[in-house]
Amino acid sequence: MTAALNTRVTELLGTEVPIIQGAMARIADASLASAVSEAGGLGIIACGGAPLDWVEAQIAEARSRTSKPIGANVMLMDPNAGELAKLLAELKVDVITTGAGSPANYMEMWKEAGIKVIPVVASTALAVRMERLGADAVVAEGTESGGHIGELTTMALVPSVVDAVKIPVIAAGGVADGRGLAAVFALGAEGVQMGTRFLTVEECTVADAYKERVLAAKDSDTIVTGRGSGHPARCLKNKFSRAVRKLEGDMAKNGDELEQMYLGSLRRAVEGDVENGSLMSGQVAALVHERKTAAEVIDELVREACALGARDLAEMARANAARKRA
Ligand code: TUI
Repeated sequence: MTAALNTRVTELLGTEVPIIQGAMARIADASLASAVSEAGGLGIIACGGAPLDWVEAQIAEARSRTSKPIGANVMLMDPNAGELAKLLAELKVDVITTGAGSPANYMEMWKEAGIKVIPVVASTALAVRMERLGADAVVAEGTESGGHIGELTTMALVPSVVDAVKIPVIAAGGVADGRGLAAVFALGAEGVQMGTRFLTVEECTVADAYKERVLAAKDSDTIVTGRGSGHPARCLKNKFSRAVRKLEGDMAKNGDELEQMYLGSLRRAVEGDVENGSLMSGQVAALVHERKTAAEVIDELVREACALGARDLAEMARANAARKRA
């Protein structure tokens, strides 16, 4: 049983610890999400790129595996984001996180359904807009993260967002162990979201070859593709990402070829084609060495962080936020 670690985020989510599993498109399904929730964190089903019937089935499956809160993520660039937004409101998932855009169009519908809405932001300006729209909290995601990213580092972004909003801030990007968890409380965050750390856990159904690449990665093994096309995404170095980077040198000439290469690149990765797939991963792949269960990861993180004074740091983050609200 994980020791408790309370913040406004655990109160908001109804979880034992303020640890959220990041949505990873085509990876985070009912198996991973229910394991994280059952272990005391918040599991998130990633709906990016998925058909609506898959989403509905995964939420039902997760609910059959745990009675604890479960979240879903809407990738706002998804062509079916509007229909998905409606489905999630009907299903009344406990929490919705959003990425890659502004959820302004859906906020009212979700709030009316009693859903807690937590947009992922990569800038302070968007965090302020989200608070005005009624977001319950924000995830401030640094550029260390895997997948689609902004420009600012977690170290620069999180305190800036903490100073600008009154709602709880959850840090993401660059955290994979108890040291990182303690550090984000020192920055004023009241919770953490981690993707890469949960990618290698036993309950994650991604192909083993993908996990092996993450476990073997060094700190210099991620690169950012897509800067040329305006959709930057961090992934592990492999044949695919190196080829993309080369072609991006001349977008006018290679734009069509690149589009072809991206088609199915996430699917190839999760199915285990570790050379031709896009192996999205954060920089912290270098900190992930062992295969564990989700419960073991959460337990270890909380123990390590508490040994570093995380309870006091979390309490200070809460007290500072209360002072600001007064
Ligand atoms: O969304 C993510 N990470 C993702 S989405 C994804 S799926 C994908 N598949 C193929 C290629 C690219 C992506 C993989 N990883 N994180 C949250 C996040 N949101 N990071 C950055 C942002 C963001 C960026 C700009 C949010 C809003 C924004 O501008 C919105 C506005 O209105 O200003």
